Amino acid sequence: MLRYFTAGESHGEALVGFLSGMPAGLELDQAFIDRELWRRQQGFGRGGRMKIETDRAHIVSGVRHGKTIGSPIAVLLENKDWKNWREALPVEAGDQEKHKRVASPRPGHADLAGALKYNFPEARYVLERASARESAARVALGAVAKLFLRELGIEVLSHVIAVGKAALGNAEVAWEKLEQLHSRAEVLLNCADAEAEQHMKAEVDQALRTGDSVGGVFEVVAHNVPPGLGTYAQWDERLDGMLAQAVMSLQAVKAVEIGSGVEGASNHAGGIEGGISNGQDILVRGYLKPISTLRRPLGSVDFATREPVKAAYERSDVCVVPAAGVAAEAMVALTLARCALEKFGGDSIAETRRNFAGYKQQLREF
Ligand code: EPS
Repeated sequence: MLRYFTAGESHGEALVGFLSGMPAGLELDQAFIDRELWRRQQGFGRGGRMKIETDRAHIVSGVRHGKTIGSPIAVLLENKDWKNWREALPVEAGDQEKHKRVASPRPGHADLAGALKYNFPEARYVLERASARESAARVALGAVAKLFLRELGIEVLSHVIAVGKAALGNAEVAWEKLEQLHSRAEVLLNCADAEAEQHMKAEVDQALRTGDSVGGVFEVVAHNVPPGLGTYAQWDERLDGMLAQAVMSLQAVKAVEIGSGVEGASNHAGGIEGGISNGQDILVRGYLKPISTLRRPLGSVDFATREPVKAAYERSDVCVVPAAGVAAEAMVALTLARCALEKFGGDSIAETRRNFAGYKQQLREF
């Protein structure tokens, strides 16, 4: 079974991703993985951190001579910002004076619930792991999953359909258009419609001006998925349920929609019927709340004194909808890769391909 984990604090030394269960013999294109990481760093409304980091996948294990060897894959992403945090967030006891406390929880963030749960007197360690920086590790693993899916002809991309009040409307975007978006050397808001994208930009501009933040909606499209992934036979094996969990687990996502859950588009089922892929494009939308870290903070309470104060502010992003879309692509790719491996199996990519060809023959003869 394909399994994956991540580790790492936002301002720690590195993020680490583990992926086990990938067949042997899959060629890993380093430039592709790094481009996926670059895509996650883009978008109008990102904060200062993205100027510090240039995410690169350092593959530590599971790959030799450019190909997977069936062993667990470990990927390390260095945090360049770590050099500025060595003393504030040391692994060893360090000097308490240099500690950077997060003194008052941000409403909507994990700060308070996390501090209560882990019995921390303030929210530093909560912020460090709840941060969306963690999604970079998922994107690195998702890139490997995407390379695997390519072997089966499956591609996964995303685009932005709303930022704040600015929305693309309900028109379905052609796959070719998404490919064009994906090939751009500059990313504004990753919207397929130039005019709508300008309106989205205006929403971000306003949030920047007023010390606010803005949420929105992305859509992930999985193209050329064969019918038959997932099953209605058991509740936890339904593809829609698995995708919902995968995308909902991304930071700031508050709702997930499969297909045209509301109205308008022609692919109403979103490529899934009865918990099984039906051969159409799979459409998964994620709805993001505005980021909880605000330059003009909401009211809060000081952890230590219990006095009313403003919520803590720490350098952050103002809009992350395009980046969240890229992270969601990774989660969709990992979910589809897991389902494809469950269905087609294979300890080597040649075996997987052979089994897949046999299944395609069965579909042709149906
Ligand atoms: C980051 C996402 C945001 C950024 C973070 C990098 O994290 P959070 O979810 O905690 O707001 O703010 O950068 C920082 C924590 C920082 O020091 O600027 C990401 O997606 O990489």
